[in-house]
Amino acid sequence: MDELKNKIALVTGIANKRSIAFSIAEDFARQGAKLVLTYLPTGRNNELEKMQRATSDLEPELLLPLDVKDPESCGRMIEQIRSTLGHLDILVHSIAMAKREELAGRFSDTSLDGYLLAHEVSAYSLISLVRESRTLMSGQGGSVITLSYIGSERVVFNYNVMGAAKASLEANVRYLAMELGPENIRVNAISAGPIRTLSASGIKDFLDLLHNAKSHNALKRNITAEEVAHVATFLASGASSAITGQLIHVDGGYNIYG
Ligand code: 0WD
Repeated sequence: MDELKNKIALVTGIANKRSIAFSIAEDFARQGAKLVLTYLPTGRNNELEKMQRATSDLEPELLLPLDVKDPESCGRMIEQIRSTLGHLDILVHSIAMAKREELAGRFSDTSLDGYLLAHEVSAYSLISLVRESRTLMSGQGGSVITLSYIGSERVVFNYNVMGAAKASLEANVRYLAMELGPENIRVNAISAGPIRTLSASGIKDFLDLLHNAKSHNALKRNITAEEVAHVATFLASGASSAITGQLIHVDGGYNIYG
């Protein structure tokens, strides 16, 4: 129960309780980690209060706004962590975004601004978050974990521009792992099977994707956010101290098929 005792974990990408990041934060808290959580400031009514309500059981040390499209927002968040908690052990990047209309139809119709937006938010943001937080990790080492999907490796209908962004994200993991290894900062990605969340609902025919995953994976069932969270806890803990630069599939064996 104390795999992450006294570790400080920054978990990004909680939109609501169904978010994969929420399950990861829950598991980290169960294992004794102190949490810093972020939410996307959209300017809609009472969003801070809503997020406070959604995350209150997790008892975060800090709940901070973060928009990865705004470099100042990223810098402000890191400064608040530095001044309040002093350092960071774990960074979870669970952020992705694409225009809804580009998660359907023909890939060749992807617009340049849609392509850039998907890559900026879903792939480049890992680089900028790592750059900002590495000084908070240096000294005692750290673990960076991001979330990917098999649409980076294979064609998944309607995943389109997000497939290209996830391929970029996975390459980022390898380059960052090689650069940060000497500082004992490990960087890994989890390639999760499909899970019903807010982001997933933006992908056309997502229910077919869920059904297909279940019928073609080895376990013959869909995976849960909790199962992804357990692997994130492993990657955040000392039990995975020699693992870096990897893409770990948590998909019931879907990736071995066909
Ligand atoms: O089937 C799935 N749900 C899978 C998700 C399978 C495999 C991988 N993933 C990945 C996603 O691609 C993503 O990288 O897991 C990660 C988390 O996704 P999720 O938990 O499925 O989705 P969601 O609950 O929507 O969280 C993603 C969050 C955003 O939520 P909304 O729905 O508000 O866009 O990413 C955050 C935001 O909280 N986000 C941002 N955070 C900071 N700055 C930004 C931004 N500009 N844009 C989105």
